[in-house]
Amino acid sequence: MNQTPEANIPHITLFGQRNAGKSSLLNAMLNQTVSIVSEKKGTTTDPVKKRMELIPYGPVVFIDTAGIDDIGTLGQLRVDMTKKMMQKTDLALIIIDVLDYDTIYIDQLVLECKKYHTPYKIVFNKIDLLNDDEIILLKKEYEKASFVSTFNPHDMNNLKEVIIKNLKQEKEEPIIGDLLNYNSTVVLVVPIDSEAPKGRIILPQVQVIRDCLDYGIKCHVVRDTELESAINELNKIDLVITDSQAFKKVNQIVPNDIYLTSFSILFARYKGDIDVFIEDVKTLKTLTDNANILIAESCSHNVSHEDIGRYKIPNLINQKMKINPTYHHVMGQDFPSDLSPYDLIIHCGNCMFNKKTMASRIKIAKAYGVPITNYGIVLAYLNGILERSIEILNVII
Ligand SMILES: Nc1nc2c(ncn2[C@@H]2O[C@H](COP(=O)(O)OP(=O)(O)OP(=O)(O)O)[C@@H](O)[C@H]2O)c(=O)[nH]1
Ligand SMILES: [Mg+2]
Repeated sequence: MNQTPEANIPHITLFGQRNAGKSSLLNAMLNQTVSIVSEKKGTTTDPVKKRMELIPYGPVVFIDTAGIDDIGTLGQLRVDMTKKMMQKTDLALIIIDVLDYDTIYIDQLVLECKKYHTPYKIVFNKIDLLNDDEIILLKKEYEKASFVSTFNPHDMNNLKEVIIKNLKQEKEEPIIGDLLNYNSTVVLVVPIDSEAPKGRIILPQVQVIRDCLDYGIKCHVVRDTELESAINELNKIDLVITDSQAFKKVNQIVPNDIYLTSFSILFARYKGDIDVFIEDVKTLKTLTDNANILIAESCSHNVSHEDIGRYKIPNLINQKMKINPTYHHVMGQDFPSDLSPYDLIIHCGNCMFNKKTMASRIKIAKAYGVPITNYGIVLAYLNGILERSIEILNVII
């Protein structure tokens, strides 16, 4: 893997009315044609994503969207998709055509930003169409906004600087680097079963290995089948991290004086809100046959009989809790905006989406009063080893 995973870099989204010049701005900032531009309203229909090295900040992802004022049945679907992008947006650019705008839409977008605590910047575009006096007047009215013309490279450079200033300089948080001392030893358990992708290991495992290297933690990677012999060979092990699916088996192998956790529990802390997840998993105790459980997965993949979200978790819930609830499955962007039909949401580890997406989804769930937890926590809970697996995190259940 040569690039920082997309899920770990800031997402900057261009929102605005149709024809405001969103796509033109994106192309101008990138110096290439990424998004189609035309004088016709509604040119961009689906979100267009493009990664860029924003010097001196680093890599970012830009997302161009369809106009927020689109009309008709199809238009409404496009608006819904545009609004979905807000969930993953770290910085919103609200693009306004200086000559043709409706404050209703600006207010609506600002409200959406506030809903998800998304920082935003208002950008008036096409100032080449105004005279100096008109520009001065507009600047007075919108003191904090930016004023640009897509056709002016100087404006584009300034806008990039404004973007960099408005991006939160997030401190890269460790995955385990803050839990273990320098020179500690961890063993990673990576089962190579039919679910394991061919010829590679999955992103959370790669990221944990990198985190170990960053923090001077020695890390051994083994399959579940060689774990016992690895434990016997190694003098001192501080922590074993396993794939959640092998949790039960690994729990029996790892002696009690060695900490044990899973990749998904570490990611629940790194990418989600582990306190919420641990609290809300207890909802499982209160559910009946009438319950509706939403299982949400961020990456799209084909489903096999071993699939954790489709089969393993539902089967385990039915078996351990002795209930037969209804399961609903969504993938990728298709997280519902109305969560009222659900009694519990079980989310995947979210390695493919950024932190903001998970934070937004937790916010929506809380707004609907629907408990939300994740795969790793559910598996640990149902296998009776949640307590053990979070000992290392110093979280109190
Ligand atoms: N004069 C002037 N025209 C511009 C500027 N930026 C964009 N335009 C024009 O505005 C029109 C719309 O531009 P687009 O980039 O397609 O606008 P959009 O917001 O992506 O529109 P949709 O995809 O329909 O939502 C095109 O004819 C552009 O050439 C600018 O700074 N000045
Ligand atoms: Mg466009």
